[in-house]
Amino acid sequence: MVRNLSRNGQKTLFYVGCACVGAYVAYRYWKKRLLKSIDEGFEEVAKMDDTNERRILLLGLEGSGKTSLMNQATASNSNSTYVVPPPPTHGFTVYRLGNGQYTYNVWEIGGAEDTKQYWNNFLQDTDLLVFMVDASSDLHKLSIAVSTFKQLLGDSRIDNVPILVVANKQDVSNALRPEEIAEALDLISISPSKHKVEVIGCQTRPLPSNLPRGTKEYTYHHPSVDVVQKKIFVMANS
Ligand SMILES: Nc1nc2c(ncn2[C@@H]2O[C@H](COP(=O)(O)OP(=O)(O)O)[C@@H](O)[C@H]2O)c(=O)[nH]1
Ligand SMILES: [Mg+2]
Repeated sequence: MVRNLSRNGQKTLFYVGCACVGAYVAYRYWKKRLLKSIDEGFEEVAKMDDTNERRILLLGLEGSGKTSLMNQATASNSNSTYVVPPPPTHGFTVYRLGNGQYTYNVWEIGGAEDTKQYWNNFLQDTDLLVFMVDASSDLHKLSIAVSTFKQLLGDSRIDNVPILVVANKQDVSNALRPEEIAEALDLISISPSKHKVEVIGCQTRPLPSNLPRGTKEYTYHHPSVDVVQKKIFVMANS
């Protein structure tokens, strides 16, 4: 009888053991399926990012008009409002523009002396470099813009990245024309095999004067901003 009981006990133990192993195998199989589907999900998102998103780096000395340009481009793109005067950019700001097919993430990195040293950290994986110049600046400031631009060109991480130079503040009477900015930056010396380079004029002022007194929120954009925006869309895909 005792012998019978222990045989039954062994049998039960055997069945429980089999059930446990079966359950474990089923659990491992389910877990593997789950992880695989998560991986596939990530791959899908990565693919979407690769094909539908473009990364644009917007650099230039402080005060050249980067925030003003992006405020007006965003207003034109999505009917949003912006405040004038624009607050100085500390660190960086990312603006999202879209044309239905692609999303363009424009990274404006502050151009003040203490922020410029961090530009290096943003050069990777760029589809387009937009370099903004205040075309109305004096010779001293222009020469700083030129040397800053040359220094950027020396960084191998932007090799083969197309460059759009924006000669801003064309509304100012003594502003240099886009061709003169191209000459100052010596764009002609840049090898076409290394960078595709274009220069374009732009202005975001004057603001409309017929708005109620004290208006601080604007939706206005100058027509040249649309032209710059279109150029950015085309060059970021070139
Ligand atoms: N006359 C003129 N002033 C501008 C233009 N764009 C920007 N500004 C002014 O330049 C100053 C700096 O502009 P901001 O957009 O902050 O430059 P950022 O430092 O490069 O972002 C502000 O006072 C703007 O009002 C422009 O096209 N024409
Ligand atoms: Mg700014």
